[in-house]
Amino acid sequence: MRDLGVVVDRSTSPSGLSFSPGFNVVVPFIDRHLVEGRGETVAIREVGGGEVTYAELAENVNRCGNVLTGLGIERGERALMIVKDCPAFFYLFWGAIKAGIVPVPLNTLLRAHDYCFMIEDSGCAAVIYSPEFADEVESALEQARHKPRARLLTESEQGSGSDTLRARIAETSAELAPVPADAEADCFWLYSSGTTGTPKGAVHAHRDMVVTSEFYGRGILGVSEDDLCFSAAKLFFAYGLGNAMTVPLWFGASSVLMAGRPTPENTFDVIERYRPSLYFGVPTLYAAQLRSLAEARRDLSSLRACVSAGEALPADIFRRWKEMVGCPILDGIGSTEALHIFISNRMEDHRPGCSGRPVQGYDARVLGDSGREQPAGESGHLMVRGASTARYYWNNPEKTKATMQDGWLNTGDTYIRDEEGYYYYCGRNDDMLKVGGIWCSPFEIEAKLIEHPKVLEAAVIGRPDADGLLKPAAFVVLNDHGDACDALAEELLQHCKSSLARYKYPRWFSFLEQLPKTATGKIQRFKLR
Ligand code: 3UK
Repeated sequence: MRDLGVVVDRSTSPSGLSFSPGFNVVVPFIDRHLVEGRGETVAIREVGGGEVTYAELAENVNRCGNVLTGLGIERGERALMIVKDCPAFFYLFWGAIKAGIVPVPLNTLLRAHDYCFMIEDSGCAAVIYSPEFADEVESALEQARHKPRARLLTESEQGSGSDTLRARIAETSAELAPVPADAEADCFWLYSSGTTGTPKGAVHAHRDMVVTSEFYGRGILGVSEDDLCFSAAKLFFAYGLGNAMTVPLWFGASSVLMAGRPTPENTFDVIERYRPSLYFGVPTLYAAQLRSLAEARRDLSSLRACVSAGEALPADIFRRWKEMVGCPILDGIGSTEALHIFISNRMEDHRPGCSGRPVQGYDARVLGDSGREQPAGESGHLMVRGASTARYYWNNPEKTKATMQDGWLNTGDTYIRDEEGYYYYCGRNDDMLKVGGIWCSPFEIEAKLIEHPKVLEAAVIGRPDADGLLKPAAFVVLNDHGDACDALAEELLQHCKSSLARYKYPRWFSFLEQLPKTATGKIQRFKLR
C-alpha cells in the first residue's frame, strides 16, 4: 500500500503502521479500492434503498468534496453534519476530508440548544443536515450567535428539486485530487458529552481510523472482504462510525445502513433479509431483542460475531443471548476520545460480566488516587494509551490537560484488573450516565426539572432497570410538597421530553420533602442510590 500512503507491517514500528508524508486518509480508505479492482464490489446496502459500489462511492466522495469547496468552505474549516445513516453520510465525511475540510458528525437525537452550542463552539463554516432533523437544526441556526456561511439540506423532504446536497452533487465535477495532509494532522472531530452538559470536541487525526481498523477490525474481529457489517449504533457515534463505515471500508467489505430508530423488529428484519456476518449493538437493545426472541424465533444464522459497547453488558444478557442465538456477544469498552474499542473480549476468549483484555496496540492501567498503579484486584482509574487517541479537545485546554496526559487518556471509569489481566467495569468516576449507550448528564435533567415552576430542587441518579442497565431516576422537592401526585409526575415527564434529547427523560419520579445533603450543601447522591 506504499503509494497509497500507509504501510502495514508489524515489524517496522510499534503500531505496525507507517505513513508517507502528505498522507491523506481518503486515499487508502476510498481510492485504494479502485486500484485494487474492487470498483464493482458493493460498499453500501441501504435498507429501503439501493446499493452503492466502491466506484460509485469514490465518485460521489469527489463530487461532495467539490460541492463543499463550491460553498466557499476553506481548508481546515469545520462542516457540521447532522445526517441520518445513509450513503450521503459517507460522501460528506470523506468528501470533506479529501478537500481538506474537517467533518464533525453530530448526534442526530439532540435538540436545538445542543446544536446551538456546537455551532458556536466549533465556529463551523457549514451545517449540513437531513430533512428529518430540520426543525431542531434550523431553530439552532436562528438562535446561534455564530452564523455559518453555508447551510444545506442533504435532500428535500419531497425529493423534488430545490437547493440540496443531492442536487448539487449531480451538477458538480467528479474529479478531485486529495489535499495533501499528514498522519498527525487534524482530520475530523467527534463531540463527547461533558459532566455539566457542555460537550467537548475531540479532535482526531488522519491516522486514527487506520489504527482502529487494524487493531480492532483486524486484531479482534478478523474482518475480511467477505464480511457484511450491520451496526444498530448510528454512524454519528464513534462506535457506529467504526462498525458501519471505517472498519468495512478498510477491508473492502460491505455495510448495511438503516436510518431511523433501531428496534428488535427492524434490526431482526434487516438481519434476516441482508444476512450480515457481523452485528453491533448496545446492551439496552440486546435486552429488548432477547425479550422479542422469547416471543418469536428469528433466523440469525448469518452472524459470525456480535459486539456490544457503549455501556457494560450485564452477564445475564450475555448468557441468555449465547443460549438463544448460539453466538457470544463480545463486550468491549471504547470511547469517543480513543475512537474505538481498546479493551475487548475475543471469540476464543470471553467472560460474562467482563470487558476483556486490552486490544493489541493499546496499553491500559488502573491507577489509585495517588497516581500509582493499583495491585491486581483493586479498583482505580482506568487510563489507556494507543495510536488512535485524540490529542486534544477543541478550544478547551483545561479539559485537555485533565483528560490527556503524556499520551495517556483518563477514561473517567473505575476498573479492576484481575491477576490474569482481565478488566472489570465498576462504574464512572463522575455522575455521568450511559442510557442506551449514549451519554446523559444528570445535571442537565436536574436543570430542566428546576425550570418547572412547581419544582424547588431536583437530583437525578442512575438506577438499574430489570435488565441491570442504568436509567435516570429523578428525586424532586416541590415548593409545596402537598402538590405531589401522579399527575404532576406526568407533567414533569412531559416537561423534560419537550426539550431534552429523547433518551434523557427520567424513567422514575419520587417526591421528597428534602434532598440528603452535606454540611456544605452538596447533594449526597450515594444516599439516593
Ligand atoms: C462507557 C463502557 C463499560 C465508559 C464507544 C465503543 O461508548 C463509546 O464512547 P463514548 O465516548 O463513551 C465512553 C464511555 O462509555 N463504556 C463504553 N463501552 C463500555 N463501559 N463497558 C463497556 N463495554 O464509561 C466509557 O468511558 O460515548 C464505544 C467504540 C467507540 C466508542 N466511542
